Amino acid sequence: KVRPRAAKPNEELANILLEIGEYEKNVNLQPFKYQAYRRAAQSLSEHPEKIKRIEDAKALKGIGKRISEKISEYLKTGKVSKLMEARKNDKSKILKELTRVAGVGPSHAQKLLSEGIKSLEDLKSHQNLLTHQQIIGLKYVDDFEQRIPRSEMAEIEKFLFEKIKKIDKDYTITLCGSYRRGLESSGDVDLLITHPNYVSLRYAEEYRLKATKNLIIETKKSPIDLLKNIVNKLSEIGFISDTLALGETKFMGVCKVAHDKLHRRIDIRLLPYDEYYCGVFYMTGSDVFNRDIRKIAKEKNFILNEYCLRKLNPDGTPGKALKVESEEDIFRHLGIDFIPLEERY
Ligand code: DCP
Ligand code: MG
Ligand code: MN
Repeated sequence: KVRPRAAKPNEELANILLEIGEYEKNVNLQPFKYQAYRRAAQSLSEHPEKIKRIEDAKALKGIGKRISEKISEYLKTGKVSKLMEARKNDKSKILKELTRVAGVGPSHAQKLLSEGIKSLEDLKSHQNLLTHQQIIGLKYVDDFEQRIPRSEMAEIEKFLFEKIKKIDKDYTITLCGSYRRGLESSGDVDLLITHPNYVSLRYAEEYRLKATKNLIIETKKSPIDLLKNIVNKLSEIGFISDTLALGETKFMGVCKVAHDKLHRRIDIRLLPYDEYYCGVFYMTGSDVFNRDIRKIAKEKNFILNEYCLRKLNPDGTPGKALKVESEEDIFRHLGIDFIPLEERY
């Protein structure tokens, strides 16, 4: 199901806040302020009516004192002086340019700047200052900035499904992230996989009875090839072009689904069979939605993370992981109504 396109009467204001947030992050190295601006921008962007009075803005989620001052100024004058300040800052332009490279964060960008790097051109001739991951980020900087249209995501999904099932039909795979939430475009590909032969220690006994052969229990010692086999195959057939990082349960890299398509960032995670749906729930997001739902869980004396859902004991320690065999199970345990994918902002 695709999310319906909504009218966004506060988009201009939301974009101003986002731009100030980026300035806080890149120039002032204030990631938490950035998060706050992003939250406020999200609230405004979703609000269906045009904000005309500061009281209306203050009533929205995520709008605190400092941000509401900026909104006040905008409502009165149509401008925000903090934004003017940000746009005038020369450093700001360079840092924005350098942080276009995936893997170059604000503080590394400032370090590069202090070593005289002022543009991507400069960087190309000073690759010794970059890590392997950043070199790949630089190589595909233009491609990575392009969102992936939903139609291409669907093509990637179909491709992956076919190729992975051909390796072993028992793999379960789910394309998560913004695509699963029904967005029209995505920033990257978030793929989760599991296999009935791979379980966490906590459910090992139960699954040992069900598994047909080769049960692998998650321990530090036994090497797990379930992800490596997929990555090798996808590289061999030219779908994966670069590897940023490959571990037993996590792959980060670059893929391209067809000749006329761009290079895309792809993350693949291998999860134990019994932890799959907590992982799917987490990786579906959004990150803001996840934070909200974890807060709700906590209020109800549960602790939810990407691996499991546990009830808290009276002394505050987590109890045994609850059995979760679908996303619905998570909502059921928490005692709240199922939230449809396209509503998980
Ligand atoms: N996630 C999270 N907290 C983070 C990062 C990620 O909860 N700090 C979860 C929720 C995200 C999911 O992981 O939805 C995937 O991360 P992405 O960064 O790929 O985010 P999206 O897929 O939602 O958006 P995009 O279209 O930009 O990839
Ligand atoms: Mg994503
Ligand atoms: Mn991702």
